[in-house]
Parts: sequence; C-alpha cells; structure tokens
Amino acid sequence: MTAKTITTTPIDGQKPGTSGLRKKTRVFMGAHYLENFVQAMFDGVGGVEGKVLVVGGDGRFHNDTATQTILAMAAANGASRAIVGQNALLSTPAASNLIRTRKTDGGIILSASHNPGGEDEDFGIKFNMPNGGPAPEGVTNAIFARTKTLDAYHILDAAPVDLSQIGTTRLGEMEVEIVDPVAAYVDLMRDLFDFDAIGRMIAGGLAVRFDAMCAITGPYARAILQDALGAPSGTVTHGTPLPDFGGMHPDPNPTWAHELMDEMMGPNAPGFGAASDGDGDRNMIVGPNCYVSPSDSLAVIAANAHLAPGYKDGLKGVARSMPTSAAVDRVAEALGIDCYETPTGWKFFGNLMDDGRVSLCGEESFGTGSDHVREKDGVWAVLMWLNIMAATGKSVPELMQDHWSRFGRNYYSRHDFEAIETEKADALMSSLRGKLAGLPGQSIGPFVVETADDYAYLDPVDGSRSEQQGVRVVFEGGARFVVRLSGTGTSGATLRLYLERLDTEHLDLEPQAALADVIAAAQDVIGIAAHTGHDAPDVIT
Ligand code: VG1
Ligand code: CO
Repeated sequence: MTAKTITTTPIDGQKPGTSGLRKKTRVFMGAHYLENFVQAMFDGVGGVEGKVLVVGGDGRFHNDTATQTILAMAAANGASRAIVGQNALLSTPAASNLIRTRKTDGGIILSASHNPGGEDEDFGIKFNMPNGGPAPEGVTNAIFARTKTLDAYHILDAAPVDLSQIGTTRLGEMEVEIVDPVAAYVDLMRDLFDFDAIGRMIAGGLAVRFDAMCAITGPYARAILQDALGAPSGTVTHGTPLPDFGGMHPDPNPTWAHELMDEMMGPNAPGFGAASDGDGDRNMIVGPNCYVSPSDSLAVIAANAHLAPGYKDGLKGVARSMPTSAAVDRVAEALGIDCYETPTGWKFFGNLMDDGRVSLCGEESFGTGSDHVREKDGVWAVLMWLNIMAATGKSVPELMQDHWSRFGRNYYSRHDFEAIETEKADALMSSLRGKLAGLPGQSIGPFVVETADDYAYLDPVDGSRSEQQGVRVVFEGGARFVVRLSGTGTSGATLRLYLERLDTEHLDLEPQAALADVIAAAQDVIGIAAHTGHDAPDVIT
C-alpha cells in the first residue's frame, strides 16, 4: 500500500455560502472530481494529520464508492482514525451525534439531502465541524478558495475496505472503525423521550405510519418505532434505503410524500403519520385529515417540549430561519424566552446552540431539531410529537386546535417555482431589489407596505455578517412575503416565495384561501410570470 500524489487541475467546486457541494452524480463520478473536492476540504480545515473523522452517507448511488475514495484519501493525508457507519450508512443527525459523542475532529457526510438520488440524479458532500454542525461560512469559503488553486491530491493505493463487518480494521496507518449506524442514535433518543409512555400509547391503539421514502431513516425508524416502541411491522413503509430511493423524491412534503398524504387524508387514516427525507434530517408531521405546517410544528413543540424528559427544565430559547412563520415567536413571548431569527440553513443555528442561547430550532422547510445534535433531526421530531401526544392524551388535530385558540394562527405557505433559467431568476431578484426603497407607504391591494428590505444577519456570537439572505416585504398589521433563490439545486434556479398572515379569529380557513390577498400582492410586486414565464408554482407547501 503506497500513498500517491496525483497532479490535477482546479474544479468548478462549491459556491461560497452553501454548506455542502451538490452536483449531478455523474459530475462527482468524473475523473478526479470528488478527489479534488475532498482534498480541498481537508486543506480547508487545516489538514487532517493525526485527526479522527466520522464518515457516512444516506446510501444514495455512489455513496459506497465515494466512501472508499474518502477513506483512502484520509489515510494518505495522515488521519489517525475513521469512524464509519456499517455499509457506509449514517443519517445526518446520527453522524452529527457520533462526531460529538466520540469527540472527533469532524466528519464527512455524503448526501444531497432531499434531492433525488441515482446515477442521473444528485450527489453531495459536506464537512461537519467538531461540534457536529455544518461548516460555517468562513470554512466553506476556505474550502471553495482551495478548489480554485489545488494542483494535487493524496490517495492511498489500496484495496477497498470491507465495510459490511462491524469492528476495527486498518487502511495503511489509519484505523477504520466500522460502527452500527443506528445503535448510538437509538440510545440518544431513549435519553430524551419517554419511550414507556409512547409505547403504552401505541399498545393502547394509536396506529402510526412512517414513510422513509426508500432513504436513510428506514433502519432508524424500524429500530425505534417497531423494535423499541412495539408498533407492528409494516408501520415503517419504504423502509429499505435504495441507491435511487426507489425512484421516489425523498422530500417530505405533501407533493412528494403523496402516498402518505393520501392515506392520512383517507377514511382509514392512522392516528399519526410522518415522513423523512434522503438523509434523515427533515420531517413532515400529519394527523388524520390534518396536515401540520412545519412552522406550526415548531411552535407546538416549543409550547410543549417540557413534557419530554430531555426538556423537562424548559427551553433556553428558540430560533427560526427568517422565512419561517412567526408562530414560534408568539410561543416564546408567552414563555418569556428569547427567540432568534437567522438566515435559511441549519449552520446559522450552531453558534446559538453552542453559546447556550437556544435549545430548539426550526425552519419552514420541514426541519426541526434541538441542541441534542447540531443538525436538524427528522426522527427526533417524530418522537417529540409522539411524546407530546402521550403526555397530553391529545390527537394531532386536537393539539393544533388548542394551539391556535391559544396563540392565534399564522397562516403560512411556500410557493416554489422550479427550473427557471438562472439569468431570468437573477434579473427578477435585481429588479425586485431595485424596487425596495420605493415600497414603504405604498398601497398594494388591501395592504400598505410598512417595510421592505434585503435581509442581512449579524451573528450575535461571532460577529460575522451574512448579506442578501432574502427580500422581505412586510405590510402594516404584520402580513408579509419573502422571496429568495434556492441554494441547494443542481440545475437552473428555484425561486421560493414565502407567504404569511396572522389571524386570531378565523382558525379553520384553507391556507391558500386565507393567504389569497398576500399571494396577489406578492405577485403584483414581483411579477414572477412576466420575468420567468412561470405563472403557477410547481410545489406548494
Ligand atoms: C433548502 C431549505 C432550507 C434548508 C436547506 C437544506 O434550502 O429551504 O431551509 O436548510 O434546503 O436542507 P434552499 O437554499 O434550497 O432553500 V437539507 O434537508 O437539503 O440538508
Ligand atoms: Co436533509
């Protein structure tokens, strides 16, 4: 086994500001591409000599091959140990947990999250820090800069490691520890939630459906819901991770998790339904005939988290991404705890959690989690809901009604316009930015604009500043819309339009109807159809 240094040329790598690199799988399979990026990651974090790294991914196409490349490169770069999930599998929250509890120097997670997988779909890779969270912008910028100058990488010339057997082996000088990807995570969940009470509720007749969408959470959900909590086999559907996710698009929203939605809206709906995404960090919660919007889910969890043993002393504070609805703000106010607003992306929550300011975070995009790890966590959110149901004896629809009667209802929706030509999307954004200064005071439909700006964030912990994080237009009375371009796509541009309005009187409206005036006002200001030719959203959540 010899370490080789291979001469190469810079790649079209990672845009600054995104926490991982996502590209078409075939791009990653191209000569030297993955290798270049991995070397840039190693260099960007100051080298891996003598370091311990966690490695694993969501099982999508190329996960296994890429893991072997990363191990051979870690060994050649002098890493002392790699902790790898059996068969190279690890959900994102489980990887975050291992990075933290094993006190490692960080980890590499292979996933394109909610993007489809397969040879002709998407692949991704990201570096997580020793705190278990995604690399902050300073580090991703350093990695990106390195991709532009890199001219060689180091790799061990060795046979692939057998990752199917749990135990420790060697790759050159580096130890490779192959661990059960599920066990430590199940222990963590047992510490946080009342498994006995949830088990009794299930034994008492609560039917649960968990759609793993042929992605990574299948083994985790089976171990927890079926093996530990006693739900019958078949509770977890699409429970085997497949390289192409069985053709499913593992994004847990009503559009892509339509099988689950059909069942939950049908006559024989189980009492509780949930779905998760490719890498296991997202969740969708559904009750019988009752879809829970992610912003509402965050607010309900904030109001009830103290019912779960791991949170019995209450929350330190909460944080939400800027486009997420203000439902959680109202709970925080009632609880007398701080509520932070951050740009989109989980990496912005890390400093707040590390600094002890918040213990619960969430995004409108089906991401919820706490300071138990430094990633959002789909299975965690499911268990939190089940724990709240077990402790209160209430169903999902009852919990929602109670919540809205107490706090009012923040009607909320996100409209996604996909596959827009990049130039048109950029032109739309700059034209919108150009209008902002003139908007305050203007009447649009029934509204008067109060403020209009391009959101910038000053991190209260490290003082770093992030600009242009979404255009927001707030009307007098609090209704608002937000517009930003997605940073996670791999082709063209996706425009996200976020819409919100608080109502403390009418609690049972259909959200699109409740938001009709806000939608019309947003379209009026932005002119999406005129700019892009798209006159209707592709996905509504
Ligand atoms: C989307 C979501 C964002 C989330 C990000 C990563 O980003 O909107 O809230 O943090 O995906 O989630 P964007 O830039 O496409 O809007 V995941 O589950 O892909 O790690
Ligand atoms: Co994800």
